[in-house]
Amino acid sequence: MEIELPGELVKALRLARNVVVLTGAGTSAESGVPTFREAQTGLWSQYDPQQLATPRAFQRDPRLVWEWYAWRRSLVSEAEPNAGHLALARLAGLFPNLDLITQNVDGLHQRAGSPCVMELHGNIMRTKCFDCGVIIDDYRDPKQPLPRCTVCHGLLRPDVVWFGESLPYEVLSNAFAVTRACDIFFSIGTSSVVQPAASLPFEALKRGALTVEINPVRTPLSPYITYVLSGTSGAVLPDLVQATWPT
Ligand code: BV8
Ligand code: ZN
Repeated sequence: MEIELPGELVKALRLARNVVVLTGAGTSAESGVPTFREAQTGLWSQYDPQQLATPRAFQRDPRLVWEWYAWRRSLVSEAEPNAGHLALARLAGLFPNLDLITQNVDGLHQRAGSPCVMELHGNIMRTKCFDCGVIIDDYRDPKQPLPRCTVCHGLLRPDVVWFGESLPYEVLSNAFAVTRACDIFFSIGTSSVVQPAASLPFEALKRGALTVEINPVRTPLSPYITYVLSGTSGAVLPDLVQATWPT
């Protein structure tokens, strides 16, 4: 056991009915998928993801942006869900209601077996048309030549939400609705700076939900959180499952 859970947290977890989990890139770090803000490796270290993940960057240099996403897609396809993802999938069968909201675009929660995942920022493995928005299952190497829409001949792009773009309306309103009805809210592996996702924990706090943060370091959210568990999601989550539902 890496971490000693406070007794009253264990008790609250056993009594909880509606639980919401918000995850960020930190939950995929132990699967080898770099988080959004740590320095990128190799060729990409000279680029700031926030500058590349924008419609303007794509309009300015679609090939550069496609090369970045092709690199990230290769990392994601080689990645395996880690112990934290697997523990979250197990929690779906242990809490009466668990809603999993993710900022991640890597699909690792689904591959770990989490039954329903709300992807706030889309999915890097899905492709859509930049112009007409139609989803196109097109996985050819996007670098030669740049893939085009079979409907309107516009450029295809990864179906992720870029900075300055609005999040999928249904998913976002559902995320706020379940957060406003939860007893316990977990914020796991997120720097809690990207909006509107970063407002979700405050909705839970307004509701009087018990809040838990799992992160190796403190974040701007930490001062508001009831239980700040300092550690990696891959270590803390399995311990939390074991401490609450000992086998
Ligand atoms: C919108 C998809 C408007 C793409 C992503 C000024 C103030 C407030 C807001 C803004 C502002 N200026 C602009 C904005 C809005 C902007 C924003 O919030 N900017 C921030 C940065 C200031 N938001 C937007 O643009 C959003 N859209 O607002 O639209 C609008 C409204 C109406 C109509 C039209 C438009 C869109 C935001 C979505 C952007 N897309 N991803 C892609 O992936 O390529 S966001 C991107 O950041 C990823 O999805 C990532 O998940 C997300 C958040 O980052 P984190 O997940 O937190 O990852 P990060 O690396 O930051 O942190 C990792 C954490 O894990 C760290 O804390 C670390 O300690 C921890 N960790 C590390 N290892 C582990 C770990 N934890 C646990 N275990 C470990 N092992
Ligand atoms: Zn099109």
